[in-house]
Amino acid sequence: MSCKIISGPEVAGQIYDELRVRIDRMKSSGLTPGLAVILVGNDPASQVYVRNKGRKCEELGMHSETIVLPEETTEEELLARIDALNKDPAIHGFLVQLPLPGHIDEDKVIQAIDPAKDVDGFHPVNVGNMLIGKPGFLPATPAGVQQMLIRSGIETAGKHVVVVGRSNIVGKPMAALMVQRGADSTVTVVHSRTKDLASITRQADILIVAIGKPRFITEDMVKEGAVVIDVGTNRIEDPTHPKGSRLVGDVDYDNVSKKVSAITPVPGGVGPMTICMLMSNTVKAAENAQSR
Ligand code: BQF
Repeated sequence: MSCKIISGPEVAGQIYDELRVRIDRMKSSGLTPGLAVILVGNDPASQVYVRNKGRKCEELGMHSETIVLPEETTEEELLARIDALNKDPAIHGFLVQLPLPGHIDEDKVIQAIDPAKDVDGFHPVNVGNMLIGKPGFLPATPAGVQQMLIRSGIETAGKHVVVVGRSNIVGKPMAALMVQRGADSTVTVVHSRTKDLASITRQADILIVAIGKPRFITEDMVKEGAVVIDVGTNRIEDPTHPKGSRLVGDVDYDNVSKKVSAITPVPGGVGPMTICMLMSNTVKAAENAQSR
């Protein structure tokens, strides 16, 4: 089967072209969209993600602030930083990079963010609005997958979408978006406790994988001609690689890509879309602030 490779940077590029128009329009009227990112601690993967976000803001001519706090930061200190950003008129959206150190309550932190500035879409108000299809900020990764499907012309109505993984950040919101009117898919969510998981993934017309296990999905687990979206970003050791490690997805790409009709690579698939949708949410937050 000849397999279409769905490129994240290519789809994101289209969206960035649209965002640049909106950013330039806002800047001409005296408002520069601003994003702040708070990083607590020294997790190397988080440092990379935070850098990616700041760099993209710069590229787009947006204002960005990165606030790096030590591992020992107290919950109280972090909540005080959030309060300051909630009140900062130059910041239209911000996020706290997850995961947080164990002594800080993630839920408490997320709930402290003004929902109007919650560009990660993790605040319960935005989660609730997403679930009932009302305006709000969509979580960036599921929104990025949705845009990849739409802009690659992949029909979703009536299709069986199987979501592998049930996290609050990807699996659950992904399932909610695909079952929404407009997407009109029939959705099954499978996870680590699912019995005979492969018998269900084999029924998927569209398989969306976010389980966080390197090359978990093998060719025997997919239907011939399916569309496979790989949300995994697993760093594995690879002595042949210059850095000693490299990024692999949750899908055994080399073998699965021989059997399916379309697939997203890792790197260069969903990851760049995640950053793109964060930028899109920030532009939207700034537009909302302007018209308020
Ligand atoms: C690419 C993330 C797990 C947990 C928390 C481009 C990113 C990744 C890959 C990126 C991710 C993953 C981000 C590629 C942000 C996506 O070229 O393949 C960009 O920066 N991501 C995050 O902020 O938090 C995470 C994954």
